[in-house]
Amino acid sequence: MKTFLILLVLCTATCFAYPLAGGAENQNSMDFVQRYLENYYNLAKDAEKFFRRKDNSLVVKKIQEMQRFLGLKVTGQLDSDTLEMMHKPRCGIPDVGHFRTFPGSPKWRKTHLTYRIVNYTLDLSRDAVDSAIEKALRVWEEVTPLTFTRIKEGEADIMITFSVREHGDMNPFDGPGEILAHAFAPGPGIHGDAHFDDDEQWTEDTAGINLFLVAAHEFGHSLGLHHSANTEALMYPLYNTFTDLTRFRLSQDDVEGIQSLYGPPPGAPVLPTESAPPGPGTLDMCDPALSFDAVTTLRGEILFFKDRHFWRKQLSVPETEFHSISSFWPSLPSGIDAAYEVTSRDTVFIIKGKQFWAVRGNEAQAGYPKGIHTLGFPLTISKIDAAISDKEKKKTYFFTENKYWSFDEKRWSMDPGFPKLISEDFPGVGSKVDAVFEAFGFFYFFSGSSQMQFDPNAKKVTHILESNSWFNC
Ligand SMILES: *[C@@H]1O[C@H](CO)[C@@H](O)[C@H](O)[C@H]1NC(C)=O
Ligand SMILES: [Ca+2]
Ligand SMILES: [Zn+2]
Ligand SMILES: [Zn+2]
Repeated sequence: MKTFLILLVLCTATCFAYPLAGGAENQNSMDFVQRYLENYYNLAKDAEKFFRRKDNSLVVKKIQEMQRFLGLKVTGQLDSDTLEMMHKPRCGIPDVGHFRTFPGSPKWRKTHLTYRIVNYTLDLSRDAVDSAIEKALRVWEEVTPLTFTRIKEGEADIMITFSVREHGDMNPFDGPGEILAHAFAPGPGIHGDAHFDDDEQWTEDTAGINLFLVAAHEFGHSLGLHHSANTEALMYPLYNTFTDLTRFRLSQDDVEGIQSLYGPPPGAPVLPTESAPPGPGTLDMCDPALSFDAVTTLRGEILFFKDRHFWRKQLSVPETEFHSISSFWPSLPSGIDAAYEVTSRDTVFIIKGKQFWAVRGNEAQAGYPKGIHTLGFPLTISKIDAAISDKEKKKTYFFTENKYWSFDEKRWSMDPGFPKLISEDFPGVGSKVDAVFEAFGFFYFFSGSSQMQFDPNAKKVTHILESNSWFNC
């Protein structure tokens, strides 16, 4: 089994003296940028330093990827905001391929877990360590069916140690600063364990490194959570030193992440959402009965929305990623009705009820939500089932019950003569469309668990598939 090691890295104060120009110092800072992109963004390690490369398009792409993940403005430039973020204390695991959980979603197959504080730092009293650890575990206990019992000898699921430098797992600590701690994803042996660097100054407050905050983040990994791109989340990769500890709480994103693995605590009130809350197993991408709320392309990828989550499919790789909507776009609602990409505007529009939102990459656009009647729908329309934008014809089609509307993207107005019956221009598609998107010149319509490949030129259905045929099940 592959071991997933999590490092929390704290930069020393000297990192902040950041020169932007000039000889050797500049080279040091470029080395730093290169190392950062190699470590966290999977930039190929290359003998040639990237600032000497003639073609820097790959580096620009990596910088954009980082900016997108960290919630920065996506410029592709090493602007001062970006450099400042890169110097913030952070967790050492890469941000690329960011699954909400680890690949393969390892989790504990039991709800009663044990932990053992094997040894202590001298920075704090034993009581202070015990209570920081207990409090950090309780953060997760409160939102899941998991319980934690402390044992004082023998092998616990979560073994907690303080050590310095080389400590027996081939991942030595590094003295004061930089790496703070690391933890292993669920499993036997060393898995689930959390190690803290005893060369840090551990404190109960935020004067040094706050043990409770680092432990709570690390235990998220011990339970199977990966990083989140949501800046509010405890599982965001940067260590937030400004957290007001008295007001500490998990973000909705952390709660959804951990509950996607373990479900809510027993007896938790069921939230009055229109769709069933995601419990363990209720969102199985290989379930033959799977249906979708909405499907859209986004910059060459395909996003399949369902309740609070979406699957993200790049056709070039076999894996399918799974994310919560809020981890990418905190301002978007769950349970959306329709989504479509207008490639000429590099924008995806998301519709729910009588409102719609606009996003570019993972940036929600200002000025939204807007009312769908601003697109020219009569006020009697209160729900759009599906939407697709035809980039050749520059038309967007909206499907509502057994009718569809055509919207002219160039004139930004509804075409006259609509709505028309779906059966008139999309024969064979049926009168209940859940979602639709375009790929390879075909329109793929979803209705319940089936999917129809429709050729818009021949105006006929050319294939009937299962709705999850894109997932390599
Ligand atoms: C704690 O235990 C670990 C693992 O056995 C060991 O590497 C480390 O040196 C110990 N630390 C202290 C402070 O005794
Ligand atoms: Ca360290
Ligand atoms: Zn982490
Ligand atoms: Zn270790």
